[in-house]
Amino acid sequence: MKVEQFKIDESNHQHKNEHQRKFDYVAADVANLDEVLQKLAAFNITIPSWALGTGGTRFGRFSGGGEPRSLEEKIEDVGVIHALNRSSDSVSLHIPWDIPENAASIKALAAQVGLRFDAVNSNTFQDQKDQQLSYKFGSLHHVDKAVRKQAVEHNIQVIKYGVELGSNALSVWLSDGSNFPGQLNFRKAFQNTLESLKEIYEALPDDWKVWVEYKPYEPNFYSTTIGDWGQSLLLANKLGAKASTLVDLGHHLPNTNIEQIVALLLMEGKLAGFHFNDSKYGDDDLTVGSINPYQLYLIFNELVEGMDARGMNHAKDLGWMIDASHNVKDPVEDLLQSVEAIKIAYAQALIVDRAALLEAQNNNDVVRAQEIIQEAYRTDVRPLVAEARLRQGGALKPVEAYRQLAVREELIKERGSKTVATGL
Ligand code: PSV
Ligand code: MN
Ligand code: MN
Repeated sequence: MKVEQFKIDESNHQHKNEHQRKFDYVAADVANLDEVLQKLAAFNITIPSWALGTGGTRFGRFSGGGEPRSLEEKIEDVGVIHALNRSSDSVSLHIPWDIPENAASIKALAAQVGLRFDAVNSNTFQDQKDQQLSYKFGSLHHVDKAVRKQAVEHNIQVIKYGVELGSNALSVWLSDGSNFPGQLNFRKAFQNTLESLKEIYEALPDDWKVWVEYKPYEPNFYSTTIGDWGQSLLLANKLGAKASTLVDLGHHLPNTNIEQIVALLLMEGKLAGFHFNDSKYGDDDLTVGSINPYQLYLIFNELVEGMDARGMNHAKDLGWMIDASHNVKDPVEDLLQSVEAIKIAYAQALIVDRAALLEAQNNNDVVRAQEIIQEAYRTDVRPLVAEARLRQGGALKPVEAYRQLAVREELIKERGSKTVATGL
């Protein structure tokens, strides 16, 4: 299944006048319009291979129909997303859910639809068929050196797959932790994790990075060995320059000030990037921006300010990725919505009057500072995001175009209605 350019153009034609009117209206007030449009066009968000099917919950999974049954079909789906939004030019694989047996042909297939491979993810939170030792009590932190060794070797294998795919980062999320007080010696668990990560770190090629993800709870409910950004940063600092902290928006306790964490990690040069999603209660993995778009904007506000202060390239110098799970929505539609939400937040952050904000901060003018922050947030920047996409050949209204072109119906015809994707 491939979305033809002329079909996107046809769909855009219907919305042309409406778009132009809205764009002219907002553009008139944007001082740095060209810069904003260029930055928006350059900004891409990676699609995780595990989010293309209906993930469901531990209570059940309701197949959505036409879901990808193989890595090739997952790539095809990301190709569809990218054709429509021109903002999802890469895929992140999860090994062994995806095994790129023939990396060269997988890479070529991806390149045909304009995709490359972003960070590869290891998996030591599940036992695989034929696996010798169990991860029931953890992996890199395990009390048994042999289990740790097995987990380290898996990560090194993942790096090898990544090298073949042209990826340059390993993303590590561990479920290691404990369920009950007394189960674990925290210090030893942490030291074991560090020792294991050092071995993995040693195996990184020169131009590679390792991203250390944290999460406060689940599947362990008493302690998690890399439970927060402090623990992740401690590890990253001890490991060295190639290691940094990955922020998954759903991996915080309620009301955590994530934007402040982001600002400080960035200041320290230790922010790896993001797993974007949204949540109401915990690691809900909901559509980005569906619950708290203001928080997302405040995060981008810190990112734009902090990256500019460090002379960083917004599009390239951090990992931008979605981490989501779908239960009731068509995953492709959901991912299109998520990418849109991220770009809206980014666009809002790009139009903040930085000089005025700095002045207000220096004068302790709290009211003025809030006015400036909210002025940008309350600006309807959607036509700017759409214009940037249009100039790249994307759809003015990606979700609408996806429906109009009956992509899901086509996929169901090709793949059947009873498909179940691999992954969480
Ligand atoms: C589990 O919480 C999780 O959602 C983490 O966020 C990982 O990034 C993801 O699974 C894939 O391993
Ligand atoms: Mn994640
Ligand atoms: Mn998660």
